[in-house]
Amino acid sequence: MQLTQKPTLNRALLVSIRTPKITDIEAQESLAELSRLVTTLGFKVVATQSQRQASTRAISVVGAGKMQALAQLTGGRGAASHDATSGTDEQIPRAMLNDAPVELADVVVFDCDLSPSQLRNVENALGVEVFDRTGVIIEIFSRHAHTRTACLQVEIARLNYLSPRLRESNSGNKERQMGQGAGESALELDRRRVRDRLAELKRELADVQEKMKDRRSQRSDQFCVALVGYTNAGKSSMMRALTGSEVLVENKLFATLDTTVRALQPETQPRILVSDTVGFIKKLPHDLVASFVSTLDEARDASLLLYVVDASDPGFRSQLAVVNEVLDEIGVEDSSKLLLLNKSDQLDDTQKQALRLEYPDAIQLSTRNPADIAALHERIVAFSEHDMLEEEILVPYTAKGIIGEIRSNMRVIKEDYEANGIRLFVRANQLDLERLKKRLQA
Ligand SMILES: Nc1nc2c(ncn2[C@@H]2O[C@H](COP(=O)(O)OP(=O)(O)OP(=O)(O)O)[C@@H](O)[C@H]2O)c(=O)[nH]1
Ligand SMILES: [Mg+2]
Repeated sequence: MQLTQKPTLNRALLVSIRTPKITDIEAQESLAELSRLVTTLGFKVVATQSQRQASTRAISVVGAGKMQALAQLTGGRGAASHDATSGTDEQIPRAMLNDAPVELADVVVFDCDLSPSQLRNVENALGVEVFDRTGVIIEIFSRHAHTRTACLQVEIARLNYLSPRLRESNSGNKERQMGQGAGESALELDRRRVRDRLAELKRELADVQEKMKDRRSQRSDQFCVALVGYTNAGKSSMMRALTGSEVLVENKLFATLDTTVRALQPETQPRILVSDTVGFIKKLPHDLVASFVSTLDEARDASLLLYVVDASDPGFRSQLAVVNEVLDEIGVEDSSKLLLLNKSDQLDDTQKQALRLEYPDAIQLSTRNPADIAALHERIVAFSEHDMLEEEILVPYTAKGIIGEIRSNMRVIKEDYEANGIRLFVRANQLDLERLKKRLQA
């Protein structure tokens, strides 16, 4: 499997292994999601196969009979089609192959993770390219990463994924052998290169992250709201609606890989910042979680987390559970949360009523409904002012320069021009008020 190569192949056969650990419904949902992931890569799903197995660890993943079936669907280019087999379990019905306009698949995608040797065994048996779920996700991340940080994080995850697979590789072409040191095998050279590159990438990432941290600490006094949630839930659409920014919205999985921060619009006093974050997915590869923890620092530092859920997706409850799990893992459980049941335009009245009972504290809304967005704006502002104090401050005319600063950090409710200065009634957080008073005393 070559992840870097842009596939010219695009007819995919999906394979689901049903183990006793998961229910049939979970397997079905997972397969539907894999189909969307594969479509995001530009593949066309031409067939789907499943097999019950005790685990996903069998040396060739599927049984001999099923492998024959997969070989039929992929044109029989590998060793499996030449095997005389007695296995007959779940053969493809003849009608499907002869009568129906079945397109042969030229790539096979498993809805589970495969070990390097499993991957090689299946590729040999079928003679076509084979992906596992992690490989697909990493490929999508590689294609969607744009900023320096995202590219570095994805490249680290990709090399971590590929390096154990290098161990299995037994080829060493001439070009590679020419560059190697004395006594070093092609495989050792590959491993050394990967190690060196990883170290270099990690150093570079640490530098970029340090700069991002500085930027975040400059914003630390401001009220920050982070949009978090499952991929395709509508976070970026919400970001656009709340901030009027042009962030990317796409009906694709993992359209957003970078955190963007913008001011809430119409702008408030003080300003409220909103950030869009990378989406989550079930069975997210651990390396990728680790890589994206820093991208989610915005979420960790946020004063309020908006959990965006696609309420029109029947599987949204388990998606929400995954979001909670990952956020707990990275330690954001202490922030205040507000659940947004998005895409309510896709729900009928009965469904809306049932959701109101199930999630009494959640907000049902659609990013496409301006009235919903205005109401959410109000809720965010009210929340940001919740812990604020109201104070009366006299700013002498000699310190008039401070007024601009007050306006950007505090909400001015009333101002009176008096003989000895401007009397302001403000709402602000305690820290800002104390700072201001000190400055006025100085
Ligand atoms: N019907 C409907 N569709 C919506 C709504 N909000 C967003 N969408 C659609 O949902 C899809 C995904 O939207 P995004 O905003 O890109 O989702 P995201 O959560 O940022 O996704 P990732 O960046 O991939 O994690 C797009 O096709 C949007 O047009 C809504 O309220 N109603
Ligand atoms: Mg997005």
